[in-house]
Amino acid sequence: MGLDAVLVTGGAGFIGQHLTSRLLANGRKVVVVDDFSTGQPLEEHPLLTIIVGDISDSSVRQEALSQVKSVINLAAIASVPLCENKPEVSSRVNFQAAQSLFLEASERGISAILHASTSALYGVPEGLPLTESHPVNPIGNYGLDKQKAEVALLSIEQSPVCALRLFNVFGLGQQRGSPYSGVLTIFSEKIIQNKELTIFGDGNQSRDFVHVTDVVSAFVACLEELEKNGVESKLSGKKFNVCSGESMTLLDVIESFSLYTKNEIKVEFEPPRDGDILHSLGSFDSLNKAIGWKPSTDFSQRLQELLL
Ligand code: UD2
Repeated sequence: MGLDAVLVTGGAGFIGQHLTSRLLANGRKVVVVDDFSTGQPLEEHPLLTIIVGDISDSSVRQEALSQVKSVINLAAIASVPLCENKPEVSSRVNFQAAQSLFLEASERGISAILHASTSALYGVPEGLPLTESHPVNPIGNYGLDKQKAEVALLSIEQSPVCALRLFNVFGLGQQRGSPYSGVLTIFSEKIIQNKELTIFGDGNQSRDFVHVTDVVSAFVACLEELEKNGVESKLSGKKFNVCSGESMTLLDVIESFSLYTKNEIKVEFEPPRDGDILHSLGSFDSLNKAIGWKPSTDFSQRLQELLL
């Protein structure tokens, strides 16, 4: 593995698989670290090295970092309920391991360190759309640990670093049959199986759904920019929203799905989930101004794809 390789932690996860495939298709060498606790097996590729392990393990981090030029940290306990039930696991993976990885990467003079942060940092919005200057006020362990990881990353001055705050990411490849998957994956799977959808609340809650291919494009563009311009890059030391800039209610989503299925969509209503926020909508102006990134995908076409 030459030193132009990229480390993708969590490379077997939903976003990680898409990102790894894109990097390989671009001719980049990739080192994936994943404990495969939720990730799927990866196809072999001549440019791909897989290290099976947990990023909390310092020997795993050292083995991976010694082989790469740059780092993208996607490894996380992505499930909000799991982080609530197991705060020590959330803290160990989502904060401590991430912080150690960033510091060790920086000590090694790694060329770019990127990190998957989250819109969960904003908590209950004070106004929409959310920009990066909106106060940070996370609810629950997941958001708090993700906030600490982002602070740890952005306080590193001697290396090119950047955090991408992902909104509600969707697309093919998210784990099916898992209660921890995003609402679009859960709904599409139930529609295919002709099962009743459960709406927590009245269905008027809205989200900013961003397609995984757009998220991948954002990571790749930011990686290339940081590798090219280093700490002088306009991205370095900053955080950016990665979102669609549009919001849909769950009822809108169900109406769109109904255009693409012959199955009758049955719905039951249950009380809202604890800690659920009502509305979320991001602005991607900052990343657009910095490097010209914008989401490119047609939402209804992407919804249709989930039903195939
Ligand atoms: C997303 C992220 C979470 C965190 C959070 C930040 C996912 C899977 N989760 O949580 O990691 O970053 O944003 O705010 O992307 N719902 C139903 N029925 C279902 C499933 C969900 O009504 O069967 C509702 C749910 O109560 C919520 C909305 O759909 O109001 C979206 O739920 P979600 O789990 O897809 O995502 P969210 O925004 O809670």
